[in-house]
Amino acid sequence: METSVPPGKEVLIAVMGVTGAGKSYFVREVSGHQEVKKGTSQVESYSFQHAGSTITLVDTPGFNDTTRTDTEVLAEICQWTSKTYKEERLLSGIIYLHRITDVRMDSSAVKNLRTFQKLCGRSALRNVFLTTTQWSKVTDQAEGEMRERDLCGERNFWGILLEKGATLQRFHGTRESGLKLIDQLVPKQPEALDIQDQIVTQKRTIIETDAGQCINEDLIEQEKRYREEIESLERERQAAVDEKDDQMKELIAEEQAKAQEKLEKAAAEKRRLAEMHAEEMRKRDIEKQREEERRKEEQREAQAKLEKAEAEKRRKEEQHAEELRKQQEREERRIKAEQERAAAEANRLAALHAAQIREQQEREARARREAQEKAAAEARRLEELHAAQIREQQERDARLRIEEQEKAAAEARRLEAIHRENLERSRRNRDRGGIGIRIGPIGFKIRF
Ligand SMILES: Nc1nc2c(ncn2[C@@H]2O[C@H](COP(=O)(O)OP(=O)(O)OP(=O)(O)O)[C@@H](O)[C@H]2O)c(=O)[nH]1
Ligand SMILES: [Mg+2]
Repeated sequence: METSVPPGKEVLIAVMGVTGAGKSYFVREVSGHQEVKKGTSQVESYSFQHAGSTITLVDTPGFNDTTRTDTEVLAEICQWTSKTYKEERLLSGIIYLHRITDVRMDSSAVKNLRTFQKLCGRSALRNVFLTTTQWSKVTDQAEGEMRERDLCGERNFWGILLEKGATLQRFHGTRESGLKLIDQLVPKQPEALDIQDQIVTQKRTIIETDAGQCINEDLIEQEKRYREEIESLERERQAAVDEKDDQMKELIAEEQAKAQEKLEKAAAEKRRLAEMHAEEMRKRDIEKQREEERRKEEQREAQAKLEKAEAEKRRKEEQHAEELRKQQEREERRIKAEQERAAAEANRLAALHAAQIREQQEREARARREAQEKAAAEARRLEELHAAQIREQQERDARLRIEEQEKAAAEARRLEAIHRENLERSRRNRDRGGIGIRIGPIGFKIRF
């Protein structure tokens, strides 16, 4: 799957292939880092900026080197791939170089490619460029193209890898040609190599990885082959001894010595691989032990944390319960105080009410008394008034009577006066002749 690369992002590309294929040459030409050396013994990274991305080219030591065993080369590659895998720096591509000048696919090239395939794994093959190089050294272009076709047609060589997703490319020895390859790899989805997963995730030793197995099987096969060669040479040497052919005997002895040397070299490498395995196992056991101790320590810490958390929880619960209890007490006290206040208020209101009733009753009684007194006073007043009226009436009557009596008396006196006057007159009249007189409206006869 191809993705767009954010600007400034690192694009990691490994350059692999047999020794002398031109890996360091490619890295130097394309990255511009002139310090890249020939005869690479360690994995080295060289970064440069290109089209907004940081391109990191990784120069690797090649298998089948005369100065280093394949085991050492694989160990070196494992160390680098494990480190970058742990750093989550995955390869966006692998440029696998092969000299187009190589006339034939020798066993070391086939072996190297098989180890590479095991190291890489199926999914990373999508990002692999099987790249022929050193085309400038090809005199006959047609012959070079034919060799390229042979490389691709051979199932034991590139054929199977191309079938599984790898791509055929050419490097023409220039920076421009190299950058064209890089431009095609930049957008690719980075993939983990099988060896990264096997070493880091599955915690296998190098010999337990597919690539390690491949090297180990090859060493076993080499040992067997050299032993058989030595045995065969020994038979030939015996025949030469029997035939008393000293020259042949010497020649065979030389061949035997060479085969013996190769056998010892293969055996030594096998032992080295076994030692490395033992060493890795020891490290793995120590790591496991450390891991176990770390796990136990973590468990202890987790347990301590848990206990602390539980203690804290209990403390908080107790604190909460205490607070609740206090709150409850406060509430009870408040309710009690409230009740007491309410009772006091009820008493006060009852007392107030009783006082009001009493006051009311007193007021009413007072009002009644006052009303009675008022009524009595009124009655007395009326009685007195009545009596006064009666008295007044009586007095008036008496006065009237008196007045009448006085009047009557006055009348009587007047009449008497009149009478006396009349009498006087009569007497005088008698004295002169005397007669009865009528005085006023009321005629009465005065007798004498
Ligand atoms: N002209 C030409 N020479 C090349 C090319 N590639 C490699 N060479 C030469 O081939 C020789 C070996 O190349 P290196 O780049 O050292 O090979 P390598 O793959 O790094 O080898 P190791 O580090 O031993 O694995 C050097 O002398 C390079 O100059 C190429 O594309 N063109
Ligand atoms: Mg090199």
